[in-house]
Amino acid sequence: MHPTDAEIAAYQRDGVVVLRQVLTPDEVGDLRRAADQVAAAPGPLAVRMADDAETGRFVEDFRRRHDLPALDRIARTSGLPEAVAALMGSVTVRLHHDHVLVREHGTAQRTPWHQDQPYYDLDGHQTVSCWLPLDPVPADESLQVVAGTHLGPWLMPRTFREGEAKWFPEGTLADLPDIDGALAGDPTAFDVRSYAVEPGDAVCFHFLSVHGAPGTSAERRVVSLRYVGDDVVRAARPWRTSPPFPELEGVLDDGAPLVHPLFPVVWPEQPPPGGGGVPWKAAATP
Ligand SMILES: O=C(O)CCC(=O)C(=O)O
Repeated sequence: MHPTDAEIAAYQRDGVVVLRQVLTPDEVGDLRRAADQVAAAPGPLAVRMADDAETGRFVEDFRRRHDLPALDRIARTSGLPEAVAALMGSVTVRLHHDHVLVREHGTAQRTPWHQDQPYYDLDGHQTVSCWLPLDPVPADESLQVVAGTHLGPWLMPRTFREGEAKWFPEGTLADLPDIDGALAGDPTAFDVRSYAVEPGDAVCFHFLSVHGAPGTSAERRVVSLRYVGDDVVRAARPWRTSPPFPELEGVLDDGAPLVHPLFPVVWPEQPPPGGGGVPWKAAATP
């Protein structure tokens, strides 16, 4: 799957682009089953963003590809790695992590505006998240991305519920502007992109793009896959990142490339373990 020159240019300029029908129906079916398994049995990193029979349930989970082989296989061998290599202009692509978001029966809970990279332990610019809807989502209930914000600056990451600065110390990064307030006064105050999407589509956005999402009126299952390119290195943090990677402590120094089994190279296609020259297409350990 290779994006067009126009799609690559849009990604570089805006930090967001939608790619249509990148996943096959079988891959969508497998990801749906994986999302349902996550919702039925959330893992140790799961967060319940909302849990109310009236206003809806919303669970998020991280790093589940290690126990869900279909999720791991699709993250590595679908058309996504080739597509993101082209979008970020990188020779090599590594899978960084997976993030599953299930709004079970629709939920009023909004995902607040934020950038992803300040929650991580990464420096570098060649990054892409693929937001993969597993149910049809209308534009007014879809991911919202503020075009151009991938060029910076970094903005203060805060906890979604209490708004606490649990990562960078208070005052060290500027706060996000009041995007909703500004948009209420002037709908053109920010260039917000949101797309009506079908299962199989991918909204690709940069780790620094400011994004959020409104509540939904129906079930909305999503898998977000995070990929990094050649220029991304570890930025060691004295705090617990979200998601955390405690396995890297004392193993990957600050500034080190992400050469670690947790972040497998997924592009160019990898030969199967043991050689043989046939592109690797089966589920495997990291
Ligand atoms: O789907 C959502 O509600 C938010 C998604 C998000 O923040 C992400 O994928 O980084």
